[in-house]
Amino acid sequence: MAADWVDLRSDTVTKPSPEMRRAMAEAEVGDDVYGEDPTINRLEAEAAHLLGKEAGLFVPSGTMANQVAILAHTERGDEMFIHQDSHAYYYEGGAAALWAGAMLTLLDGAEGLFTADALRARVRPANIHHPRPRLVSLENTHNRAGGAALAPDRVDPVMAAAHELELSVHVDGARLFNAAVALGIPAARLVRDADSISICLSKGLGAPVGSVLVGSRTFIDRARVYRKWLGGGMRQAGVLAAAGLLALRNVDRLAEDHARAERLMASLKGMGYQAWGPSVPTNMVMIETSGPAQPLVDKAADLGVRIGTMGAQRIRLVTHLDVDDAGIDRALHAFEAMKVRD
Ligand code: TLP
Repeated sequence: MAADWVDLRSDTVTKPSPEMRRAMAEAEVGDDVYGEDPTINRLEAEAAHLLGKEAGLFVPSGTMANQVAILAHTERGDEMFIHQDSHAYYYEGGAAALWAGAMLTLLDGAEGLFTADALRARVRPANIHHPRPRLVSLENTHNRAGGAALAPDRVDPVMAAAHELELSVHVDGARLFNAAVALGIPAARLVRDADSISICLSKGLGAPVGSVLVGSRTFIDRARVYRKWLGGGMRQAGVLAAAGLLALRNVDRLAEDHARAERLMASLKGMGYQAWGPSVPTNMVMIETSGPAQPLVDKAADLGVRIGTMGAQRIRLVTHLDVDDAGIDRALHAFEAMKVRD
């Protein structure tokens, strides 16, 4: 039966499928703090293999994956370079300052990415007056840049510059597979030169919970200690990893979400909305509103369409596993009805 609403607030809202729930119920489990959960071990190995790295670490959330990575790359007072619109700076409650004691230096640049030259210009030489420059954090796809997929010709030079400057590189790849599918490039290639990557299973891939941090064996051994510090040592969490393993099979179908987002954007533009996406779009559409965005969000909710804001005058729509063509039609009808009010 078709739902009488559609939820476009985020791709985090997907519900586990019956098949996923069955796999969770039947998962083989053990105590992961002893390294004995076979399903978690399989998920960690599979994620690492997919991204061309040695080892993986299962964590409950994308936020914890990023924060454990920052802890494992830095010491207190170290400097981390990050785009000012990145999730690890903008949406993680200042956690990098709280846990790692990292000093965040913010950079700007198109579509959520700064250039290699901009990075070089900000990294100061070793000197008693300066923090120790240590880490660059990138994000692909870039959420606040409208889900921008960042191609290697843009990302590789930044990673190369970071390494020349003896900085490590972390990639927040909460939606890395969206980038890979949109660009038609294997995910492992996108992060070939990264030292660590976090991927989320609970976004477009449809798992109810879970992220994996991957990197070298030494890095992951260190990260495992920090996960423990943050209370993330989970016991028989193979029930969650089982969902994650199935989620990894949903990579190719992300193309359907992208196609629906494209249709949504084209139709919204056709209606006269200021809808936009990045140069390589994925599963998001942004709309600039002429006044405050919230009244439009409330009105859409009344019409059975859940959407969210990403700024006082910006709306974000996200397609995902639980949005079908009828859901897009429903959203478009609502926007048609709201047109006169914006
Ligand atoms: N993003 C959420 C909100 O927090 C904004 C969303 O709805 O998009 N990295 C990126 C790039 C993300 O977009 C998110 C979640 C995270 C990390 C954090 O993941 P969780 O929510 O699992 O901690």
